[in-house]
Amino acid sequence: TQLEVDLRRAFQENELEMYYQPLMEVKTGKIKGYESLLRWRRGENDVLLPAEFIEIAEDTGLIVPLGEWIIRTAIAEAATWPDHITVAINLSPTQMKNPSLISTVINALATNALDPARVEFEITESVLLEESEINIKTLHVLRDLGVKIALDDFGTGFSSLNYLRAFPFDKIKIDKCFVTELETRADCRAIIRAVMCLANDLGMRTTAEGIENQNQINILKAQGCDEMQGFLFSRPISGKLLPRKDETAQ
Ligand code: G
Ligand code: G
Ligand code: MN
Ligand code: NA
Repeated sequence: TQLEVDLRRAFQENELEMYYQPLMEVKTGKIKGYESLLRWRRGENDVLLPAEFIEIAEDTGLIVPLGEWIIRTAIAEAATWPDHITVAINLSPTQMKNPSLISTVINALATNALDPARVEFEITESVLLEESEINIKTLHVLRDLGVKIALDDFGTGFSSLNYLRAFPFDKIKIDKCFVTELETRADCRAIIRAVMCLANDLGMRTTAEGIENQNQINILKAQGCDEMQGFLFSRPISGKLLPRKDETAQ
C-alpha cells in the first residue's frame, strides 16, 4: 500500500522520532523515568501517531528493523539522562518473536554502558496470547539481562488473570480507559482498586496511565498507586527537550 511505501521511506530518511513521556513516582512526586513513544514527523506541523501506522509496520515486518532502531535510540537517549532515570520501551508481538531481539538489547546496553536496571520493556497481553511458550522464554531471557518487564494496557483486550501467572511482571500498567472514567464510575474505581490489591500481593508495581486531572491523582494516591503517567504531568515530548546528565550534575 501507499502507506507502507511512505513509511519505509520515512524510516530510511529519518522522519521517525522517539518522544518521551514522564512516569511520575507517587511517593516522591518526582520523575522516575520516561516511556519512549514513536512519532512520524511529516513536515513541520504534521506529526503522525503510532495508531496511524504501527499496524502496517507490524503486518509488513517493518516493525523488526524499526523496533531495533527504537531500542537502540531509546537506550542511547537514556544513557544521556541523569543516572536514576529509567526508560520504558514498547515491544510488539512480532518483535518478541524475532530471534535477534536479545542481541539487539545486549548490544545497545553495552554500546551505551547503560545499567540494564534502567530499562523496562512494555508488552501487551497479545504477546502472551500468541506463541506464548516462546514469548515467555524470551521474557525470562530479557529479565535475566537485568531489565524490567511491564504488562501494558492492562484490563483491555483479552485480559485474563491467568496472564499474571504466566510471567512474574515487575509492573502492571492500568489502561487509561479506567482512569478516564474513575471519577464518574464506581465500577472503574472498583476495578482499579482490585488490580492494585492484586499487583501488591503479587509483588508487582502499578502505573496508572492517562492522568488528566488532580482529582484522578487524589483517588489513585488513596488507592496506593506507585506511578502515574498522563497529559496532566506532560504530553510525550521530543528527546531533545529532556535534561542531560551533565546539566543536572552542575
Ligand atoms: O504514543 P501513543 O500513545 O499514541 O501510542 C499508542 C500506542 O502505540 C502505544 O500504546 C503502543 O502500543 C504503540 N507504540 C508507541 N510507540 C511504540 C514503539 O516505540 N514501539 C512499539 N512496538 N509500539 C509503540
Ligand atoms: O503504550 P501505550 O499504548 O499505553 O501508549 C500510551 C499512549 O497513551 C500514548 O499514545 C500516549 O500519547 C497516550 N497518553 C499518555 N497520557 C495520556 C493522557 O493523559 N490522556 C490521553 N488521552 N492519552 C494519553
Ligand atoms: Mn506503553
Ligand atoms: Na498503555
